[in-house]
Amino acid sequence: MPPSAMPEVRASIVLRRNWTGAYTVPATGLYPHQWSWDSAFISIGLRHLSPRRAQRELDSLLSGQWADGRIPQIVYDTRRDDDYAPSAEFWRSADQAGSPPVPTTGLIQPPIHAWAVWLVHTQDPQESERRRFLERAYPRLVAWHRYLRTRRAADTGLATIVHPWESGTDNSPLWDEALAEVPATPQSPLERPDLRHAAASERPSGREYGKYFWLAERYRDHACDDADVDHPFVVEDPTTNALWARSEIALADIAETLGKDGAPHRAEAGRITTAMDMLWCPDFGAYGARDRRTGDVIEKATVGGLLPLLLPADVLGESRAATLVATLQGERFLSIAGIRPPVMAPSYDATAPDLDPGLYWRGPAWFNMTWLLHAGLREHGAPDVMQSGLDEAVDIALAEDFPEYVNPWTGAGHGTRQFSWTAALILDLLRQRAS
Ligand code: 2M8
Repeated sequence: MPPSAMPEVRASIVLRRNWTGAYTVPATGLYPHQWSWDSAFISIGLRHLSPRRAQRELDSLLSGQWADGRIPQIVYDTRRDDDYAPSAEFWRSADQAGSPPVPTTGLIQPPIHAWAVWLVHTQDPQESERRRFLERAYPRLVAWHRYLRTRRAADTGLATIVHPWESGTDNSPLWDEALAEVPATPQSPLERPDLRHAAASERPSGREYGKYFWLAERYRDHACDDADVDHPFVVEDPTTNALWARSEIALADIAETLGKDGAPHRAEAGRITTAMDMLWCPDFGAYGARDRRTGDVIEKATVGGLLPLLLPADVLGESRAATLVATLQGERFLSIAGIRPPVMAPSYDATAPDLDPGLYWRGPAWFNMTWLLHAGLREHGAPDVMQSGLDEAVDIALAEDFPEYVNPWTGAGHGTRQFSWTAALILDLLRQRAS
């Protein structure tokens, strides 16, 4: 298909190609299973093509929910078990108490699901009602948020991640210090099928992968039990907590649509947002992360640290929102002194000496983060801050065949191509532009 073909048609072809009949894989080669937050982003685009297919995407993910409420990072397609590591065979989820009938990982990903369910519902409320979509999803989403609160948030009230994969921003510089003491020597062989589909220079290193496998083994071998006090990586992540708070607001909307009380969910969003104050870094005007084991705040500016912009002013506070908008517009993200401003916000502080604009979550721009920032700017009445960049982002996505991520300055594509959330979120942005 020539690059000039209708953008929406091209995005929908990617989503059709990656659709399995029940859900959409992030990419047919590199990521051949169902991923948790990918499916949520994908459903946000799919709802424009078929609200029913978008519901199916989310229903399918929710069928992998554990008895304790967790929604797993990956629901495996065992026919493709040799094509991604760690595999279903590595996790052996059937051996864990409370695991679902389908094979999954024991880890989680950022909780954007309730918001995605709400957006899919609002696209066609009658179709949603006919199929009782909210009735089915609501108790599962409540159980998911209860898991975060009771198993992950404990004393500080902020949800922790127990593995970098749980953040969705796998090799972000935010995790470097917390990972420093984690051994890079897993027992299982370190397989890298990912390197068949993406250049090694664009993926986490062998040493990082050693640590990822070691941590995953440790979590698996401790029964995926969040009460393990000696787990060596326990971190409060701004992306996870901002999306949790935003999803509580969506849960309130869902509850009220079902004739239930939304107030407890709104109160919970407020509580999480207040707790996030512990992560605030006044030196650069954004949220950092916090190592729960040492109590130290990890003061690095990343795109995830801007995501509380998704929370309305009456929850976040007007001055905090204004500071975040200024930080986004400033030298660390959108107006770097002396060089052409980036098209999309880099995933990591552009003034940091270790930024790498082509290396996965250590600098490149991602379409899901761009979509989230745009939603945050709209929430605070500042949609124009990124408007010209957004138009260019659409052009880049098309020119580069829906890349996984891009160099924010040159627009060069990286990672895999025909990547589902890029196609889905470009589709959503095009519809927003048209409406
Ligand atoms: C990337 O993460 C997976 C592990 O979950 C990997 O690198 O193998 C991340 O970009 C993550 O955010 C995303 O959900 C996943 C699938 O697209 O790929």
